[in-house]
Amino acid sequence: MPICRRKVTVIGAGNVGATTAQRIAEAGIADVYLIDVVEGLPQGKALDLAEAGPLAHHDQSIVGTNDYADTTESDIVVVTAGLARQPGMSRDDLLLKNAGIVRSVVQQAVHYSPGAILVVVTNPLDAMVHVALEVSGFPRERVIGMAGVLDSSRFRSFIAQDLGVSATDVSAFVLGGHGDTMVPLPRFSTVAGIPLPELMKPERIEELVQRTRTGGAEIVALLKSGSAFYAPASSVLHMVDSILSDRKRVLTCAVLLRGEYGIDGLVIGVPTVLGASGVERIIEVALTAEEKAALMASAGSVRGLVETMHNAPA
Ligand code: TXD
Repeated sequence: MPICRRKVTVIGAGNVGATTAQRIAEAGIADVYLIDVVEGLPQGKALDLAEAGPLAHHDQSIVGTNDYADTTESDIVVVTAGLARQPGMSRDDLLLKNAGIVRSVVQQAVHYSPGAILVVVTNPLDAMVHVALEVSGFPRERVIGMAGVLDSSRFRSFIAQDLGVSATDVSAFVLGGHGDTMVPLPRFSTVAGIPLPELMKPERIEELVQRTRTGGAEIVALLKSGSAFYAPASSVLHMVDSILSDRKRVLTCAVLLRGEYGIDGLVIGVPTVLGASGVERIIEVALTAEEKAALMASAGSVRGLVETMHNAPA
């Protein structure tokens, strides 16, 4: 029987990229090609990861390279290349620098993998998905931003810690852009099916919502250099696994909306069904006036970034 190994390219061999490569290889779901602009970095990390293979009980190949030709015919290309936030720096400060990096790496990657699904991680996330869409010319189903899975996981972990329950029994729903205006939705967040408002006082819920919104900055402030990467890499693994295994998991992803949620032509985080062809469906739920206003405010801040990029001198 022919064996068809799946191929995932991870662009950027930094904290998120290398940890993502490790998680994908250890899950045994694909061979991983790690690529970076820095010579030796992806090769060194890939070699180290490959040498852990026998101990981690996987036989995936992990290749480090600086040459996009090696990434030919990848099933999925994960884009983590870019600069990470430093303390006091907002995601938006990164905008123009990372737009240039994402433009260049996507251009090269899609040349060799025209049928791939792009999973974008670089910040500011929603704006970078716009860049990847424009440069690749791919349909929106195949250009997907990772943020909602991470934001939901942060909210879930805070709820679980607060209530003293297993994090695996907590399900949470976060809509909107990946920024301080993201929209965690407590009434759609549950503990073993029990809506959160039945279990927690509104003031406490609001505190956890606020902590979720600033969850990335909390880690940046602690690390003092660099930003979160373990939970981000786990989030990418969830998305990659749902696509490669056609699991059709319902995951919040940043995707180009065409009228859904009353938003047109803008990338924003919404619940999606992720399967073999990428985003297979966008799930729409009715929002209260307050939730809708919060989503529109979040969309407004993404729109501002996109306009800044379009108005910037080339
Ligand atoms: O929720 C989310 N979407 C995020 C996003 C969660 C965590 C991190 N998020 C963002 O991902 C973060 O703000 C950054 O924009 C990216 C990557 O974060 P990471 O922590 O991995 O940054 P590193 O460790 O600095 O790694 C970036 C790597 C580094 O090795 C650079 O040499 C490389 O990117 N890089 C490039 N690779 C290829 N090609 C080019 N042009 C290039 N430029 C930099």
